[in-house]
Amino acid sequence: MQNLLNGKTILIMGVANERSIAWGITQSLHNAGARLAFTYQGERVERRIKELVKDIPNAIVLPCDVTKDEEIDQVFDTLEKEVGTLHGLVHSLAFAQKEDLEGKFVDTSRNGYALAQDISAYSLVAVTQRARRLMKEGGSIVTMTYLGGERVIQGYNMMGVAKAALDSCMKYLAADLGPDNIRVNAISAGPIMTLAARGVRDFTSMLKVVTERAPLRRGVTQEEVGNTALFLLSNLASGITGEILHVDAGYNILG
Ligand code: 0WD
Repeated sequence: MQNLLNGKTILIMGVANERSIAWGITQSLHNAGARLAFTYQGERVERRIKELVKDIPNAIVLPCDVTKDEEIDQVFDTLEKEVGTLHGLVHSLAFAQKEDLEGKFVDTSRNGYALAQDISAYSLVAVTQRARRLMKEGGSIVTMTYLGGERVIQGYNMMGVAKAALDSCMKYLAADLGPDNIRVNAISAGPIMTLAARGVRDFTSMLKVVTERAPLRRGVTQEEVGNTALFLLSNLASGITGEILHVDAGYNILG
């Protein structure tokens, strides 16, 4: 897999710490020779990510809260100046208020609904809008989704509805950008213990059920998701767009 991404520049959005799925993706892309740029949200994450990327040569690290258009503009203006052409983008972020991940979905507030949709689904549209300008040689965009957007998974609540929107955004973006040779796909990962996962009330039982029932009888790792992202970002996946690729030890095939 070495050299698969030589000469490619890829932006990774959503590393919060070393357990983040985006950090697993970082390892795979770095090992394959990509030049990497990162965005982070908030000062708490800034220190951690700067520490994490210190062994990655020429890494560009920029702040970006995806609810703020001006911050997204700033990211792509800076990248245009510093690297000129972008070949890939990894969108690995989501948010829902804790109270909207507890209790029943029926009780979701208007504000909670809007915020989760804005950060978890619309942000893919917002960043793709700007990234396409830099993808002068074509490109590949990968977002992170979950089975809870395709069917009801207890406890996933508002985030499931946001993932359904994200999946749909991904497909409409793939249709719009295909003529420019920009591919847009999603990875549907099985449950992995991360900071975001801790917000999902029933997460530990979700993980247990998957380990017991999935065809492979185990969960998946950040590394497995990372290698799938590498595939989708590379020319090996040149015929694939608008796809949800499940990296979940086969769990999604069960009834
Ligand atoms: O089991 C899992 N962990 C799965 C995660 C299974 C399937 C899918 N996913 C998805 C998540 O829904 C998300 O889309 O993968 C993506 C990455 O999630 P992760 O790696 O599990 O979570 P984490 O390491 O917490 O990274 C998500 C980050 C945030 O971290 P915290 O925990 O500090 O909120 O998303 C970022 C933030 O860094 N984020 C934002 N970034 C920019 N602007 C914003 C924002 N407004 N809000 C959250």
